[in-house]
Amino acid sequence: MKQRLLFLGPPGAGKGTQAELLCQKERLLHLSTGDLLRAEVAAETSLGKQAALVMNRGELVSDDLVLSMVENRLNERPEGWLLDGFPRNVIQAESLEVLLEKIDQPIELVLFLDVDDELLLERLLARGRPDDTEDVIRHRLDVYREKTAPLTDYYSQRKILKTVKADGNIKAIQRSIEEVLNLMV
Ligand code: B4P
Repeated sequence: MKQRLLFLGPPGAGKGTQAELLCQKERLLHLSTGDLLRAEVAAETSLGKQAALVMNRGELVSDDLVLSMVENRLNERPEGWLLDGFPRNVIQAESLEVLLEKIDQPIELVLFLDVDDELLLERLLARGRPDDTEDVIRHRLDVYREKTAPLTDYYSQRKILKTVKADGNIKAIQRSIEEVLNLMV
């Protein structure tokens, strides 16, 4: 199976949910910038305090900050990894490409989890994190469309993008993801 993966998709698409399942099964490192940032917030570090303000508005945290978090972990050269929620804009994608070239570990496959907006809103409202109020979610969706959605073209041009319809239940989506991965062996 491919060992260097990336999950792309709108907020609430289930990137974190599916990444956790796949990483447990395949023993990949789950690298979630959302989780790393929330850990900083919970530890009340100065970075976390800065990040919380931005996250609770539904904006993206600064590129330098997330890039250095990811770089630290990838420089440890884990055997296999899954990036979840990163990159979130073209600048992050370009910086990641340079970093991965340097360590000679290019991305093998990008999976785009495709879900309609109304379902995203429903899932996130049910989750109820501090950044899951209706206004903030709608803003996150706007930010996603403007900044993150162009990455589907970015990776499609590199011929490493596959789309998975992610509007079923968790098990069904897990099966669809595994089918794509098995086809790509
Ligand atoms: P993230 O932590 O990445 O979270 P997300 O996009 O909101 O959620 P995800 O798609 O992982 O959905 P999940 O599985 O949890 O980002 C949060 C914030 O961090 C960003 O807004 C930003 O401020 C900051 N950030 C993160 N990375 C950044 C970066 N690279 N650059 C700048 N800023 C960054 O699923 C959502 C809910 O749906 C859950 O409750 C789940 O249980 C449920 N669910 C999942 N699949 C389901 C299904 N099939 N059916 C029903 N419910 C389902």
